[in-house]
Amino acid sequence: MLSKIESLVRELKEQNLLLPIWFEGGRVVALDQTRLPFEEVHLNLATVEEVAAAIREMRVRGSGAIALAGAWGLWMEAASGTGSPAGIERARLLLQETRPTAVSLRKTLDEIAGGLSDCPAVEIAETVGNRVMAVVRRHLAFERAIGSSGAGLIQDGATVLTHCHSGALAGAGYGGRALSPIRAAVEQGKAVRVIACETRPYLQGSRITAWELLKLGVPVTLITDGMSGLVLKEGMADLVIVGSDRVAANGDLANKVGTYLHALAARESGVPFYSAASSHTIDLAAASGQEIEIELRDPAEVLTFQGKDIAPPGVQGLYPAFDITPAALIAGFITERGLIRPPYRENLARIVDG
Ligand code: RUB
Repeated sequence: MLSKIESLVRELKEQNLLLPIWFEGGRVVALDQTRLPFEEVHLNLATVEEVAAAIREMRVRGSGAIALAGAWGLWMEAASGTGSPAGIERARLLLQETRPTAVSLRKTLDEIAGGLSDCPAVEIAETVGNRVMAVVRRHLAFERAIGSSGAGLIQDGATVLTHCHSGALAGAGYGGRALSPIRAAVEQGKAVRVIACETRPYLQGSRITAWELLKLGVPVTLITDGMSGLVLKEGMADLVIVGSDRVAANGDLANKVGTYLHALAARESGVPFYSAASSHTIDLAAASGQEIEIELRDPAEVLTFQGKDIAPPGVQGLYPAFDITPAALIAGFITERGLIRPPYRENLARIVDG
């Protein structure tokens, strides 16, 4: 099994991808996204605890990448001499509790760890390894398919506004969700410009989206989050494309906090607002956005900037990491199964159920 995993990783490295995470030399290797864009530092994670900490600390982030971190973490556990069903279950729980909002992490862990108590001990590593490889290949195939589904929405010469970072490093390495249609449109020869919202407090937009787009040769203009209202009203963007941490059955979207305000401004300005999603990120168990748990992070992350206080002592901070954009503000979901338009309840269920 190890040689199959090694050959998959070699195959991934030979493609034109930006890989957020993989397995090599008995370790989970991850690009530390907190150090971008000025330093490209790789972490060698030797235990499931270290993988869980890397997710919690935002070193590996984005709904697809954290799902893959969970997958490689389970493989590392299964491949260790002690990879028993109980050990894998403990690892699953530890990884799952790291970030509650993005649903792909939970679905991926469940898929890989499911039913292992019925599996003969000698087959556990093989079974987990095969499942992990299937997940990695599927994530990548979905990103390319999301690219093909969404490229048609982007005209030659268009400007796309995006929020946070929903690109290769937030996914499996092609373009994640929101940047896959942009990458595919550019590969079709279209001239595309991007306006990236900086995304306080972790600056995923300025540090990672801008860095990744420059690598792809896509011109990118940075704005602070509060500027999108003016930018959209003045017609400076032709469409908005964001990612999706979780989509409820009715089409309500949980995404990086700030997304909702961009969607309101887009509606008010007559600019179409799309979310790039996949069947991984659609959660039919959540009837509406109200049922999606919003991760509350440490207020210190808002009260400080790169380790320095930005508010007087005594001020309280609040950091809900995601918000809910109501389905009514969303023109469509760009998925691996095509563009999904309303009515969402029927049309999203159709692509999840096959
Ligand atoms: C996840 C994140 C944003 C993306 C979702 O947040 O990157 O919400 O817009 O995109 P975090 P994707 O940075 O807190 O992990 O669908 O690619 O995850």
